[in-house]
Amino acid sequence: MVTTEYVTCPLCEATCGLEVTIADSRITAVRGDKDDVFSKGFICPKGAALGALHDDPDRLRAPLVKRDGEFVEVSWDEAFAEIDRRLPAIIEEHGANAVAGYVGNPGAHNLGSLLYGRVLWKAIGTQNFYTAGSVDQVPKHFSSGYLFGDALSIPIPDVDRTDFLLILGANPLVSNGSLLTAPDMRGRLKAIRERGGTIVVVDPRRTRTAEAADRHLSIRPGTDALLLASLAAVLFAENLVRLRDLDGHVEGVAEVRELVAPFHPDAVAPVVGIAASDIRELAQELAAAERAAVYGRIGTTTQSFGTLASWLVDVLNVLTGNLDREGGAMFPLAVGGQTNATPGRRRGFVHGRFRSRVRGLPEVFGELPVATLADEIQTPGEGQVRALITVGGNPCVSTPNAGRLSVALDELDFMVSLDVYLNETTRHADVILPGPVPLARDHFDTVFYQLSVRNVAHWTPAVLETELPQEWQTLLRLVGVVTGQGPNADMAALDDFVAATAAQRAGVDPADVADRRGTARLVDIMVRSGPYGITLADLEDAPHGIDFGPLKRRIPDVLATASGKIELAPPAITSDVPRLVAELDAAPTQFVLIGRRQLSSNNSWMHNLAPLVRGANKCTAQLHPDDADKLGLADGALAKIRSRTGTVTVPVEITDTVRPGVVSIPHGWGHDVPGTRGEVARAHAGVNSNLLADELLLDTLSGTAVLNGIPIEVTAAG
Ligand SMILES: Nc1nc2c(c(=O)[nH]1)N[C@H]1C(S)=C(S)[C@@H](COP(=O)(O)OP(=O)(O)OC[C@H]3O[C@@H](n4cnc5c(=O)[nH]c(N)nc54)[C@H](O)[C@@H]3O)O[C@H]1N2
Ligand SMILES: Nc1nc2c(c(=O)[nH]1)N[C@H]1C(S)=C(S)[C@@H](COP(=O)(O)OP(=O)(O)OC[C@H]3O[C@@H](n4cnc5c(=O)[nH]c(N)nc54)[C@H](O)[C@@H]3O)O[C@H]1N2
Ligand code: SF4
Ligand SMILES: [Mo]
Repeated sequence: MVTTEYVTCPLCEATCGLEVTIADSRITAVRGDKDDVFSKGFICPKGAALGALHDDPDRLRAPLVKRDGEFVEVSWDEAFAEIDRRLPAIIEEHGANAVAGYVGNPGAHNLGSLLYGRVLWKAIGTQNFYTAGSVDQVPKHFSSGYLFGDALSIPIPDVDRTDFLLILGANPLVSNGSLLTAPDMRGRLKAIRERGGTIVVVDPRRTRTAEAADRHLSIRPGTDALLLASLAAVLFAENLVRLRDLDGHVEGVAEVRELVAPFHPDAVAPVVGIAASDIRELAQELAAAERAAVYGRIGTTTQSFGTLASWLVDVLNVLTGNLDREGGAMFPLAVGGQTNATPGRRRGFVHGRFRSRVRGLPEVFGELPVATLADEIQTPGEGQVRALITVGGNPCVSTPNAGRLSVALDELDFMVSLDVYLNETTRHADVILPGPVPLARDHFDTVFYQLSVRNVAHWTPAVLETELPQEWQTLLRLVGVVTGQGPNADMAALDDFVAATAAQRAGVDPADVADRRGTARLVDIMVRSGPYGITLADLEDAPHGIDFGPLKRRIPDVLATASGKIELAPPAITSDVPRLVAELDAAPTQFVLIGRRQLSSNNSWMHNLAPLVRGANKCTAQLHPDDADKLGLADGALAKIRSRTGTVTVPVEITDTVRPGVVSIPHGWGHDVPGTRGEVARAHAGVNSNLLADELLLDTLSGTAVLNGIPIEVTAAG
């Protein structure tokens, strides 16, 4: 039988609608859905590879248990019997904090993990909870939390209506956007220029996005906060601050004026590597634009001043009166599940409610920095981590000093991974529990509709059959184990309890959703209590999605700070400004490492799909021609790259798209370690750039790892 299904691609934040042809339970064709209300036919190579993901013979289709060092396939009952034998005993003897959790990026794209993962972590009650957020966007949660009162009140550039877009440390033409859900960014950026608008890109590399912009400013890695502070200083010095409709809704403008005063363009220019005249001109253009937005992404968050840079992005949006304004940076109003949707909820935001045991790093948004996970495993004492549960994460590739973490995982008493592959991380597990891949599970973007350039929603039911239990069921079964109900707890009762709790909190009558179960029931509760008053049935009737329109102004209702205002100079953030002032006099490192996302990659985990690794070796070290000359390195020659934590040997790609002094290696590679299952990935192994990232280098405030701007030495290999 052949059917056509309209689904949302769950692989990245763009949430594209896809038209999928299914014949005899196999995906035979994937196209962009021209009728999707949001993506209108856009698709990228990863979405097109969903069929290959399904068919991948290396993908796990049964649980694995390690016996005498070898993985053997077992039944679900055997896998859970093993977990029940080992996990509760650790909690009983050493307490809840002895069990750590790590949730990776696919967890944010997976309803089961999003909605039932939290039930598991709560049931365990551990403070040792880690996610990929601390190698990603936590600085933005930190700054948004303090500025607007809610860690998920993240202003999104209104790209469809802006006249001036300043992009720092993002390459949406390759990444397809992050903290910016907007399918077809190429089309959206082109439209800005076609209507006479301007795009400026700040990046140490001349990226595809920089090439599609009006101007590229090549910045020294890790210095964005200096540049942004300088732009703010120019706005004040030249009397260009105008709050427009924000007047009366902002506190702390005078403090910010004082704080940014030291960052005169002449002082900043030599450190950031951008001419003082260019800085001044940029500030003037930003102020002059009728509708402008400043947007910073991973190049600005995973660096030493990640939180200050994230804060200053929105300081500029406020000082130019572009925050919460059409064509500026706006707050989405999602169809459900959004914590900032209740007006008058002024709880404010705090971090540091507890600290990590070994390094004393503060919790942010309920999680600890993954850069300290190895410390917690390897340091003996009360509260030492002895067991780990990973859910859709590959920290042995994606987190700093990956080499050390790899050693640490073997020192655990017990490790369980919910994952679809036996890879660099899950090879350390004692039990691997596979889940269904996309299209064999319900999908709904509860996170990304909160970060979207339009208010949209699209429900995707599972359209493929699977031999595997759904991940929400596996997570609930784990809840049964850790709560002492054993490996065969009454799952229906547990699920009813979860749903009843959610319904009560949302003010929904459980009887209204009684005919649904699992993730579908929780989504129904979510949208019924959401601002558009729809039900899941309404979404089921709209296979191409529902468009609730462009973003609307939300101030003051969206503000959840104690004052009910935007708190522009919160001490929790401004306390780090003296460190930024000191940076004006810091001696530059000769070489620093930055990353490089690639169109056909998805962090570390889709390299086993032949259509995505075709062609020349993608895992190269890009180097400027002048540097290559000085080092005596020819194109394609092997370079040895060393940092405090590790060494990799990698072919050089000479290109003037990178700044002198900057080396760019993509993350997510290094698939040649023993004990993994992935033939294609092994044949295209590349090197693990996070062997070089240093777990001691963090954004001071948020504990987020420095993955851009890592000091390195470069020499010709052998
Ligand atoms: N140097 C450097 N390091 C980086 C970055 C960088 O720019 N530079 N970027 C960082 C960023 S932004 C991120 S988000 C992190 C990502 O860090 P991680 O999330 O730890 O890494 P991923 O590569 O996304 O690994 C995803 C894992 O989930 C599994 N998986 C895929 N789909 C599913 C599913 O449906 N269910 C389950 N249970 N498992 C699934 C995959 O097999 C894989 O093991 O990497 C970070 N690391
Ligand atoms: N194809 C593909 N798409 C992806 C992913 C993927 O792995 N592959 N990963 C997904 C994930 S998890 C995320 S979080 C998003 C990330 O989405 P983006 O943030 O758009 O990701 P990148 O392409 O890494 O862009 C970061 C840019 O920052 C630049 N940069 C590095 N250091 C600095 C610096 O100090 N200052 C400035 N101004 N720029 C700097 C880099 O050169 C790079 O161009 O992408 C998502 N989409
Ligand atoms: S851009 Fe993202 S959501 Fe769209 S098809 Fe590609 S991976 Fe899927
Ligand atoms: Mo990410």
